[in-house]
Amino acid sequence: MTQQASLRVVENDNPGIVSPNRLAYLDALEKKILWLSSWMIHNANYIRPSRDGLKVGGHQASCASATTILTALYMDVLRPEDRIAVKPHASPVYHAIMHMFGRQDLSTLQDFRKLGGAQSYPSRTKDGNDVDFSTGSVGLGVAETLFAALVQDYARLNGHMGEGVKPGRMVALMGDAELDEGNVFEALLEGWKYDVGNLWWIIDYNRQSLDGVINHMLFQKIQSFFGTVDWNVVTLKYGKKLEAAGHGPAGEAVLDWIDKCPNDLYSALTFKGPDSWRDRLKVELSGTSGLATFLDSYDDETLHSLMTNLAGHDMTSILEAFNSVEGDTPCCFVAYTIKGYGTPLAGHKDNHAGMMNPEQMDGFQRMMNVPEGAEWDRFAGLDIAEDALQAFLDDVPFVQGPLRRHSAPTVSVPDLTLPPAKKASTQQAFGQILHELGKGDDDLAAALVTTSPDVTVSTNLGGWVNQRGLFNRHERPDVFREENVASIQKWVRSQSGQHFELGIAENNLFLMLGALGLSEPLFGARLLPVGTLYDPFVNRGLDALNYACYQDARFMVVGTPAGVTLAPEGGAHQSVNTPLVGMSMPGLAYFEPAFIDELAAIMGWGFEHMQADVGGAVYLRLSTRTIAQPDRSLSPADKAAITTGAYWLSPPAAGAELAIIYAGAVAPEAMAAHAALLDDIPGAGLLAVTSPDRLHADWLDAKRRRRAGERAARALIETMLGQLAPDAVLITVIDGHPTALSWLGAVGSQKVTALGVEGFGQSGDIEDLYRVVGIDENSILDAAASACLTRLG
Ligand SMILES: Cc1ncc(C[n+]2csc(CCOP(=O)(O)OP(=O)(O)O)c2C)c(N)n1
Ligand SMILES: [Mg+2]
Repeated sequence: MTQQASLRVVENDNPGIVSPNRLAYLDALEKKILWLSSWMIHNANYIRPSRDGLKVGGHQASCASATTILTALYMDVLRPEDRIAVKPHASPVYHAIMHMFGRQDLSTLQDFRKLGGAQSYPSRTKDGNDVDFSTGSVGLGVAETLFAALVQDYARLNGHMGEGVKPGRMVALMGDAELDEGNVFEALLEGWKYDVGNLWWIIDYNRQSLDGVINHMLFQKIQSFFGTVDWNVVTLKYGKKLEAAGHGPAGEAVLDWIDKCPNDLYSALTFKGPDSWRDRLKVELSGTSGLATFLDSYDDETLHSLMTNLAGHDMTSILEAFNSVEGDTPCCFVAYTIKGYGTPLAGHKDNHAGMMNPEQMDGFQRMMNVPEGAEWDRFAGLDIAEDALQAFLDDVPFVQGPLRRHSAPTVSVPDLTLPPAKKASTQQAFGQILHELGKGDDDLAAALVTTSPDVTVSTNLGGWVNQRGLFNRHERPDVFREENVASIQKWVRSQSGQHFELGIAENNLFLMLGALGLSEPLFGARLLPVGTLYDPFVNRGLDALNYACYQDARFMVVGTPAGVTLAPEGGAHQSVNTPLVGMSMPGLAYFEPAFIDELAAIMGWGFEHMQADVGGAVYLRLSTRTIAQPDRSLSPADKAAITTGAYWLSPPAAGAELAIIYAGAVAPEAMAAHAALLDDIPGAGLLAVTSPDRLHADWLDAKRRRRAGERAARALIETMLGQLAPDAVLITVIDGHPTALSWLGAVGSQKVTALGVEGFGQSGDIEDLYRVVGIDENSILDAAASACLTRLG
């Protein structure tokens, strides 16, 4: 055992001060983590055989930039209840840390970026338990922590936190270029409105992005942005060595020179290494008193190490800053770092995807003191013995306690059927269902939480909000009400409110739904989030919607009104491609009901799907068009067909030559055209598609099962279309892009004519617009006639 091996792990009882003993352990672990993350990438690119010749990739410089900070966080600062989003390109550092904790097998590191191995960017769904937020699309993970902090407040104040689950801090370790993403600022503003707390954003301020070096004035801007929204900004600039040198001969001038040194010059000198500083300082600080004494007290190596001693690589500086935070004011740490620190890549502007070549790696391995053959060893080459390090690791606060991913009991979903109505719109019925739920006090109502980006009233959430109130940490009365100004909206804000009113930023809506939709695993809170927005603006928040689904967040999003059916509002508000978004987004079940009893069945199913182990999020594309409602009551089998995606509104005769197939608000046109055709084609069918998405998935699934040998597997749509003639004509119609239904022709190789919206819309009434885009009754009849003629040859 080396001398250090006998060192005892000392608990950090004064958080501001880091004992030298503890520091020795942390430094050793940092070294190992830097090594393992670099080696993991090297192994994947240079050692593991490649079958396809593709570059595997990985970001050694980006990892090195963040290694000290992440080591400090995971090995000292974080508690199990804290939640962290790790910048995407530091994924190997995360994996190395989890491996050191014994929470991730070596094989996953060896298989980094390989099927089944550690993921390129931290992934909640594939990397296991301790990835709190997936990252990859820069800016989103950062902002997600802010919304998670709001959700934690909500869960805490509304009594939803799981049993024994403690509230924690939401932390983002972010790249400085992530601040170029506008979504970060949208989130900051929303956070300010909600007085968000317990939130830390740590900026890995290496002043480099992918293509190069960032403007050196960025730092000032960061300070003012965050200051504007009342955050504390803590700058971590000089490490302890530089701080000390600042008090010595020429010290002030040297620090001042570093302050003023443009980012690109500092980076270039860093890359050039030990012999780059002396001559430069001699010239630039010529005449400074004490300069010669300063320079003489360092050889080139130690001068280099001093000049690059930024606080983001100084464990003591970092721990002092992190461990002395008091209170819950959101905190932005600007940690000065060097991209590639400690590796031959340090400071080079092209180092983002740069990788040490085998020769550089050899040198690095020698420098890291890792014996050949012991590259994967968790402790080899460190100055502290294995058992002492293991004892330290076992003691780390982050790994104490039970698993960090929680579960919560499910809530049962009652029958949501509304009283019969002669005419109604799906949007109105959606509001009514929530309103009815809001009046009661069952578990479902308690678990529901709604949110909308400034379209609460116009998407019919008003009734629900009147019942349940708006959420805010700080109570605020409805002033209009107190002043007796008549309004049907009651907008009382309180800690027990169940609606998050957001500003107009659809990206924030989806980030909020993402965070609310992770409340079970993050906080053990069973929340059933429902968000509303105008359907075309799904596209405005698409990356965040994708991100929420990527993380397997569970929510219901309601796009309403949708399509050209909202007519007079015009082209800017009419959605065209959203059915395809709904169909193609993994983890999102898209529905487009026409009638309100369908909607009730779908919402009931949706609330269960959001809670199921193998479930997901739900997207309802609704309409303000009021249409006549069928007089019927749905059997369980009807409801099952509706939630699988389709049912015969008018069943075909066996071997019928034609079926009209519609989805959503165009039901009246489809029904009218069908009725008109019955004279000529008596057995024609009328198929209601309630979910093009689920129907399509069911079809693909049946085909897959058949290929796997389950010969009897049959999709609902195969059975249905099988009732028609093998060469029957299918006319599909939807207020959205026609490809949402055109695939139906491939199910039984029947002839399909797909009607829908292919161009941007304009103002008008439904009659005119349906005619112009070709989804009115006549267009359906024309399509049917010409398809039948072709069929007859
Ligand atoms: C939305 C998005 N756009 C582009 C990229 C490609 N990309 C990956 S990293 C990066 C720059 C990262 O710079 P920074 O955030 O400063 O990270 P670091 O310097 O710490 O590696 C870019 C443009 C991405 N991952 N996500
Ligand atoms: Mg950067």
